[in-house]
Amino acid sequence: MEIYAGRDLIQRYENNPILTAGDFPEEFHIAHCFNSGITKYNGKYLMLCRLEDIGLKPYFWITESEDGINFTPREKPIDMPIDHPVWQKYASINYYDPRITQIGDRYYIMHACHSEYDCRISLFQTQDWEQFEWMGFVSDPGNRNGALFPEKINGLFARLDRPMTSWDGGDMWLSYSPDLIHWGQSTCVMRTSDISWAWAKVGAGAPPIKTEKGWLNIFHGVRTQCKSHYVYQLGVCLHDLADPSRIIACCEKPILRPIEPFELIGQTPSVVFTAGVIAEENGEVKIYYGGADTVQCLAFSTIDELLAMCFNRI
Ligand code: M1P
Repeated sequence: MEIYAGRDLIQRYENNPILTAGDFPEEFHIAHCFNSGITKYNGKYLMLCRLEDIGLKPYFWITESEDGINFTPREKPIDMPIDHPVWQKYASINYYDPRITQIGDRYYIMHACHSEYDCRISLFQTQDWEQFEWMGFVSDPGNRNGALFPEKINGLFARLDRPMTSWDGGDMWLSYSPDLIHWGQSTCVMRTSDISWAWAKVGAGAPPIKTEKGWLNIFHGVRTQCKSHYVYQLGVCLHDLADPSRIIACCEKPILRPIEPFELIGQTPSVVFTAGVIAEENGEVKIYYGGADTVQCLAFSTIDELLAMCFNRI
């Protein structure tokens, strides 16, 4: 019997979840693995996992894979700049949702950091996935979901982000930077009122994918259900290549809804959330997403299908 009617527009991997707390060394007492960033490095898939232990201590932990499905964790998490006074002050509660963007031979990790001063966006860079340079905080308080574009646009670095423009809510914005540190020229590119199924929040998911038709953006959209809890879904839209502040097409429907048990039940019920996708050379798109803030999952689509969704042809 099919309990949840209605097919989602992207295809879940049949053996989800692909990574769970139990895949990490027991002595770390990991409880959750979700919303991880993804890239390719030296011919392998490299996932930077967002982990929390049973006391909710955060970790970023590298796992690697030959096929993008079966991932093996390294021995220990990456070292964070815990002795740096600025990090101590502004990352005192949590760091999370790493999004990886490769520009040239450098990989940038843009992620959220939480402290008593609210949330800020922080940035690391690495060339070899062994040594990491912390570049500092790259937003004021009250901003998160920073997703860096994979190339400069009109001579400037560009990112999508989600400033807290309403109480606990927010719209999707675009900002530019000459040096990845100082950001400005900010414009609102998508409002919650633009998306019929997401009236609480809309924000970037994975770093945008360049296509001939525009920048594909798999974003998160959030609604409140019975005023009591949030439901996180994924959507897809297309930004103009030369001026990504212009959304030129947008799927009217969510492309992934939380309907599987591991998306409905966990530390945060009813959440699917992505921080990373891989666009393969053959047109396949692997969409890595967290289920219920607890497990790491995978879904598939193609560039052509995602574009058709944007133009509401699927
Ligand atoms: O619990 C759902 C999500 O909550 C946060 O998202 P937002 O930025 O919308 O507040 C993040 O912690 C995200 O990781 C999480 O999935």
